[in-house]
Amino acid sequence: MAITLFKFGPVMGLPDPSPFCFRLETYLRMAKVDYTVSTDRRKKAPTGKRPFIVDEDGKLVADSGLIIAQLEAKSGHPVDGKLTLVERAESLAFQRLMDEHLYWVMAYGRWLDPDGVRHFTPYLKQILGVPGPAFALLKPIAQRTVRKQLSGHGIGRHNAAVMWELAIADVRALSHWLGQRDWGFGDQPTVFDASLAAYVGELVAQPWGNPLVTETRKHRNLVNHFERIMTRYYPELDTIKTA
Ligand SMILES: N[C@@H](CCC(=O)N[C@@H](CS)C(=O)NCC(=O)O)C(=O)O
Repeated sequence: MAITLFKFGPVMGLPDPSPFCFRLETYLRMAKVDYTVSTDRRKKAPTGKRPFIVDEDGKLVADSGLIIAQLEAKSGHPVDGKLTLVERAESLAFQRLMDEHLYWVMAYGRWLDPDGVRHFTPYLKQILGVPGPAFALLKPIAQRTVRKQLSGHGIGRHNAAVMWELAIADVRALSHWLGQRDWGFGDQPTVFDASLAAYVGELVAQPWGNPLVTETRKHRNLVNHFERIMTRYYPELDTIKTA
């Protein structure tokens, strides 16, 4: 039986608006895992977050990193198996940088930055698929949650200019580290590449700008890396050309 991937669904030429869902789906394709997709919003993980999967045994597993670790272990580490311990450490550290820091400024850019909210709202409507009046109620509740999360993290206690600068430093670090290599480690893409492409993609494929997006678009090595992943793993998607 194939596993079922629960995600939000494709928008903006991307497989998903969530970098966590995007990373996991890319991993599934890298590892050639047999899967089907569900965007059914009624089904929930105990964490309340997406992505989650229902595995071959009917067991629900949440969290992109935990799902990838489980699938890697089950099938002999087809994607990250060749990494040395030092490479694994670097891969993890950069993924944490993206998930625990860069992600929050990206979230600010979509949910709270006034220009971002204006642009993101139609996509959000499409993702949630709820009727107009329900959406009008849901949106401010979701925004309040994101504001609280950003404040709890601490990054949201800075003004927008500082937040953009903090995230721009992340993007520069990723770009300098990748340099002119095609992939993060060796001659084949790994989970690090699935993660990097997900974050860069979420920024450069969105059809509106902000200081973080403008900076990311300047780093051609990151944009090329994202396009390499899209060409290899998402031939069906007509991703907005960023060149
Ligand atoms: N650590 C989790 C994070 C997942 C996550 O934060 N998903 C967000 C979307 S980007 C979500 O489902 N948010 C809904 C909510 O917080 O209620 C993972 O790697 O899967």
